Amino acid sequence: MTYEDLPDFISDRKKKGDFIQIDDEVDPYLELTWILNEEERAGKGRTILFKNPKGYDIPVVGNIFSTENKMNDILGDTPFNIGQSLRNLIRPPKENESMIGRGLEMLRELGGLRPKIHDKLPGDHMVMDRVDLERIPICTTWPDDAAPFVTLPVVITRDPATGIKNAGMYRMQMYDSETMGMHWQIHKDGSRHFQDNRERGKIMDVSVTLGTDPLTIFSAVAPLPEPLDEFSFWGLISKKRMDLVKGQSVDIQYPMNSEIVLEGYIDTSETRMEGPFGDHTGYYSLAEEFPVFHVKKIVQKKNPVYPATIVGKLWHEDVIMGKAIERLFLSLITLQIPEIVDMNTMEEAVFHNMVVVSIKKRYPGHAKKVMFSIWGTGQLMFSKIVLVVDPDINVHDRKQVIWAMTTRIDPSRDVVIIPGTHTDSLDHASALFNYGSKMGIDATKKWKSEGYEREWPETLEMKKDIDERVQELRKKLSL
Ligand SMILES: [Mn+2]
Repeated sequence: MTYEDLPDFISDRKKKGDFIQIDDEVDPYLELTWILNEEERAGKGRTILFKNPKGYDIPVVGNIFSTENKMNDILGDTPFNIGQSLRNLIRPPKENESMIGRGLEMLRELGGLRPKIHDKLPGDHMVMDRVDLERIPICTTWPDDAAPFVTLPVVITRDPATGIKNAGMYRMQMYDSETMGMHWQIHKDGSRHFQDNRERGKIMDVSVTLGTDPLTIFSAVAPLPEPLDEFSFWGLISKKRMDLVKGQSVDIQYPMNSEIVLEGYIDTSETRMEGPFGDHTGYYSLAEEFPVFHVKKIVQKKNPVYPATIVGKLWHEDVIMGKAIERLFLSLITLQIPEIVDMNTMEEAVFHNMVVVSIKKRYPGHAKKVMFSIWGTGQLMFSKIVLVVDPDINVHDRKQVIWAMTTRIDPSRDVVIIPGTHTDSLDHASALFNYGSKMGIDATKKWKSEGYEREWPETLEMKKDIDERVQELRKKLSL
């Protein structure tokens, strides 16, 4: 089941005993996120509702995605199973299945795909008579952040040529009561819409939802192939059509269950310094020029809840989301790169800085083919290091991975450096912004057909058929 909206999710957490309500005053400036951080550090990660953010009337909810359990509840299944069922959508009919039967089944499965568009706002929403971002408890997490930042927005734009919507998550710096920074990185769909609009010399409509059902928030983070918009993805997972409503002042629809919506525009000729901001890389990202979002209208529920998350030094809830994305998309990635057995992106590597893949090597040079496939696949393009291992290595076991990486490579033969490539906008090590290099490491055992003339040694394995007597001894020693 999919949550109706954010309050529905909150009451479910309450029921499940995975919830704390804080009635004391807590300052959104450095205090609120400090408490969220402590709760995560303690390893519980319960969802927290701050009823009285100091100086605001709107409550704040945090730790929406902070445990695997919650993530599974939000998706309605494990990410891996969801990935498998998405993969099955495009399954051709089996031998004993009729074409028509499979066709009908597919139609049913795709039935949820297209969102329903409503003309009128639901009754519990109101259009505010003036724009005032100062009323929203936007949090500051790190002491040297340039300003308060919205960290869980769903930013909705439209492709000016095709009209296809995109919902993405880009942090938003608060400049004043009406304007914000729009930190969409150059490779992202939102930025592409911005660039296409700029070529047309246009002002673009944008709507931003602050608070919606958690699956919609997750969909905005998911690395979807461009033609599949996030609301249709939501429909595929929840097997029902999403409800969108037309904007009041913008030609952009947004989720009908939104807590707060900022309707506004971006003038494609305008940029402004954005940042610094304590980012998930563990560093303050430097200030750079980014587009400016002007809010024209605020639409909100009568009693909205504002969602917050901590972005920053490792081991926050973005790790849970990152892992869910990895597991969910693995089934879809292997459609395109079938030789991949398993993959691991790690929080210590800020996910995209290193991906470890195990492959079933079938021909000489196969590991390099996989590296290039990864650099050519969706957001895996940001992988700074690709490490390829054989399937006897469990990619989720750091010890095995480092053992393979160090014992199975001859650096001058097995490491490739690709100069002059794109980098993630948050890469601080490359000499230029958005431009640097990549490294591939082939840690598979080398074959004769790859020029390795020596004999590859056997891997150690203990004796398997151990005598009863020794088995008994083990029990006696309670080993
Ligand atoms: Mn997209």
